[in-house]
Amino acid sequence: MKIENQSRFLFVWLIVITFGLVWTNTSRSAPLDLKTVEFAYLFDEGKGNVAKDASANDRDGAISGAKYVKGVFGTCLEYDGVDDNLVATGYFGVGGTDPRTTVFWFKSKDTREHSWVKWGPNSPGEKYYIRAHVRGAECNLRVEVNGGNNFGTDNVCDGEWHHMAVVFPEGSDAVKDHDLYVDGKLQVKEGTEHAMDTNDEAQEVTMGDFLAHHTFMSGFFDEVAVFNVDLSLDQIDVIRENGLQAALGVDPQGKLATSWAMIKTY
Ligand SMILES: [Ca+2]
Ligand SMILES: [Ca+2]
Repeated sequence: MKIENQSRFLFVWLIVITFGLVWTNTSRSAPLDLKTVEFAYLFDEGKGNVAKDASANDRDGAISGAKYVKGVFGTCLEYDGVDDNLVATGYFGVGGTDPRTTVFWFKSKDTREHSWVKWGPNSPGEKYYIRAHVRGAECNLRVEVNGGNNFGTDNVCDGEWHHMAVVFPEGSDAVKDHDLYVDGKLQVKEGTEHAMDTNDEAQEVTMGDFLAHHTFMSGFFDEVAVFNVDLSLDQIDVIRENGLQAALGVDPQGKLATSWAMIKTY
């Protein structure tokens, strides 16, 4: 092989390797499809009683009582634990056994059955409640229907911010099919199995109010969103590390700027 041919050979290999690395990085970034966002509240308004929906669906939320304070990203809502609430007006959640993902940040020192994100009526299989499970002086992330539940073991009522994600994967049909993540860590699945058939006509998505049982949320709540797909852990990590605004590619006014997210790869 002549010197010239060897150089050409090396040059071609450099190109192949370079493009290979770029391709690997791109495929790892797992961009979020904004069409999959049912609603997203950043709570960065800082004042007023309207939580602006950052999705394309215009599902603004009605805040009652909760106050704006410093959050994980920008400002968040502080709930008094007595009667503060937030309702996604006119939106009744994801139904049946359709895949879904709910994400939010929460901080509290108060051990109680915090009502985080809930919809559906209180009847077997039909309700869909994400709330705190009390375990002694600690509390855990929990999702339940009427008659079944699924909860983890990491304490989320220790006075620190925690990111929570509740994923119901495509093709699932029962409550213990959910994958629960606290700060990006998959939780064990404790609880009682029950078939899922979420009602999406009877109860607007509610964040704070105890609804059928449990107690009002007490503490700090930031960056809540519901997706109509099962997000991967990579996608959840992007949201947790970059914030919803960056992960979804929304502009500071809270409207979606692009159809695909521009996100940091890591
Ligand atoms: Ca109040
Ligand atoms: Ca915020």
